[in-house]
Amino acid sequence: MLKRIVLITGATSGIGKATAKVFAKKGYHLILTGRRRDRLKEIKKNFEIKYATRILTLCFDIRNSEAVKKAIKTLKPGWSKIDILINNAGLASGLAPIYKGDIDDWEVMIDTNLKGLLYITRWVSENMVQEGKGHIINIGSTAGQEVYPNGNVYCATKYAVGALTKAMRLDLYDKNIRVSQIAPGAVEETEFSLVRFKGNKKRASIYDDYNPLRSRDVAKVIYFVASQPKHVNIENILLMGVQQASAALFDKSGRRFDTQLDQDSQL
Ligand code: NDP
Ligand code: 8X3
Repeated sequence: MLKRIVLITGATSGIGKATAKVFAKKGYHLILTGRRRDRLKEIKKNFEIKYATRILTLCFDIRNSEAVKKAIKTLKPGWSKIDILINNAGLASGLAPIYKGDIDDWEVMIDTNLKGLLYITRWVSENMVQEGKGHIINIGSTAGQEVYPNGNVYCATKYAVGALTKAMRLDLYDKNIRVSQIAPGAVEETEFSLVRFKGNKKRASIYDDYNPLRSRDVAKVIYFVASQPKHVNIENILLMGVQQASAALFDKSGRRFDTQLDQDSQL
């Protein structure tokens, strides 16, 4: 039987890397993308040794429309029929009120979270339509369901991911292509916060007094969505840690669960 192929954008860390691990364990072949070539190389080496998988790495900046097009259009036979596209690459840059926002931060978030997602979806979805099958899974956020103070542009990009998920679904439902959005709350085991605060570890240590989700929790939900029977389309999943109840409401009374001992949820 032909192995199924999943393309995961932003697979060099966090949710993307955890998702790559789940799919590798399940025997999928992976196309992994990101800008950090050394990380891609290392993940390929480790996963191919550990799991029954083959991995193709594509190193490009998702904001570069031509680079994205070239990467997808030049896929060799054996890699070009992508079964699942996981639009995960994304970031927050800064956290500031609108009147103090850094315009470069805004551009980076819009170009990555919104335009980058569109660029890759354009070419992969065209191939999927030709094949008459496929699944596109977009990583949204609680930030795309409710706005929080100073989250303005990041939240707007994630609202747009929600809108595009719906729009893609309308364009693709009669082409046998599934479209889903997974919208997590705060997730640790990622570089999200470090990136948002530009390497400032102190500001980035936002998970000390509550248990957020872990990247592997989200990865398992992504796999669940992808592994439903072919006639089932899960359109939206919103998930948060127990100590988070909305985009801005956290129980910060301390970390309550010993995740090390949480054997049930080990992958
Ligand atoms: P990480 O920072 O750990 O991962 C982000 C990934 O995106 C990296 O692999 C990075 O790769 C890639 N990426 C960023 N910019 C670009 C670019 N210009 N071109 C190509 N790849 C890029 O964060 P997360 O795992 O948390 O983030 C993954 C997704 O999850 C994002 O869309 C984020 O918005 C979303 N999310 C995160 C939450 C959280 O609390 N962590 C909660 C809800 C949603 P590289 O740097 O190598 O290019
Ligand atoms: C990432 C989660 O709460 O930082 O989307 O916006 S949050």
